[in-house]
Amino acid sequence: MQRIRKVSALEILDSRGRPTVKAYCELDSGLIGAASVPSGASTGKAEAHELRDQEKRFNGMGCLKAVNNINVEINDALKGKEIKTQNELDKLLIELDGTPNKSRLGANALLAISISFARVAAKNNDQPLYQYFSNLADKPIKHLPRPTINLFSGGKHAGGQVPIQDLLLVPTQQTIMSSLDCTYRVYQAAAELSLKKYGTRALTADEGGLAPPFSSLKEMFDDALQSIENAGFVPGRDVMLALDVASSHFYNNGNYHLGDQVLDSEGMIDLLSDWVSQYPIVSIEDGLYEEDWQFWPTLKQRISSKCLVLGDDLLCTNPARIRRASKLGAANALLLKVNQIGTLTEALEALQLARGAGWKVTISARSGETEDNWLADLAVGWQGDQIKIGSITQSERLAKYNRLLEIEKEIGLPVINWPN
Ligand code: 2PG
Ligand code: MG
Repeated sequence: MQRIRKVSALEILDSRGRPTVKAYCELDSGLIGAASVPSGASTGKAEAHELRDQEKRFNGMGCLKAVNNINVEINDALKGKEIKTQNELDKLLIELDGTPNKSRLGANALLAISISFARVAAKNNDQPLYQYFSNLADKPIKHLPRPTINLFSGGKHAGGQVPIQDLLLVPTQQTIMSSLDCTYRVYQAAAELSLKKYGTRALTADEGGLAPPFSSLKEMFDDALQSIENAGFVPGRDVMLALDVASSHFYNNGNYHLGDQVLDSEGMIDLLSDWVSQYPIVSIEDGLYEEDWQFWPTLKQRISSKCLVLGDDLLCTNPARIRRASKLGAANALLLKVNQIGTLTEALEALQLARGAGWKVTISARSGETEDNWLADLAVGWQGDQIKIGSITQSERLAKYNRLLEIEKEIGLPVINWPN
């Protein structure tokens, strides 16, 4: 690998119109890698720290401090250095920051550099980015990840008209293109159904999903099944369902507040088990509050024969939390979001721990995204069982789906044979 000539950054806007960080890593040879980083809205408490300016511009959401940290301090530490591996780069960044949650330089600054380095290293090796990621994980590429795609949203992503954050479609088709075709048809059928029932096409959620004013959660499930049928598909055969319950965000003082229903942990587990037996659900993310450790193992015992017990806020892509969950038998799948931990190397450790525990892995975008598409390469290179990008509208989502289509054409492998 060549020496790094310089790293630099600027502030750009994400899909919610909020600032985020775009960074560049330039080698002595003149090769440049660029990357921009996403940002969550329903964040887990244990996530690495996203540095925001907390000043008047953009209501405190500015990223000029993080950008400045790259342009000055990180650049000073990296320029002129020959960094041989991703691991070496990420270690240096972590030590330079010096805090346990990356709050000094900002996880947004560190991740932008970690990924822009990956991009330029892949270019330097003359390999596609997914191949670079595959080499990092030391695993051959055998399949493409199965898309899990938002149909309906609620919670923090849609103003809370229902407490559940996302109901996702899991098409069982064998290619990315046929999965997207199936999703498109169901999405259109759902928009039409919404117009007929509620007088609105309901295009309002952060990740491009629909957010009709359902009167109950049952209505949300019924509309999903109806839309799948109206589009000519069979629920439970052509299309399965997944949920991101995001229950930390309606948990308060020992109880889960689902509209009028107030449930304790056991009541919540009963409700989730009922849904799994009534509907073709293959994955439930954050079914319980992120600190409800005592009840996660019960949830897993109750539903894991039919469905993944997927931890997002619970695990925060954090190796220590994954170890704890694996020891307790609290989950059987990891939602991997690189910006929850802040560098590729630490996210890779999370991936390997999850794999070592025999878990499935969903590689996920955030609700605030940019038009950057590295997530698609990551999901292929790290052999995610699923990829979660959001809905099939809005270009920050399509950038990743379209990259998956390019990769599909290039490598010609099928989508992983799950959950068929
Ligand atoms: C989630 C993500 C993506 P956010 O909860 O899984 O849907 O949302 O980025 O807001 O945390
Ligand atoms: Mg989630």
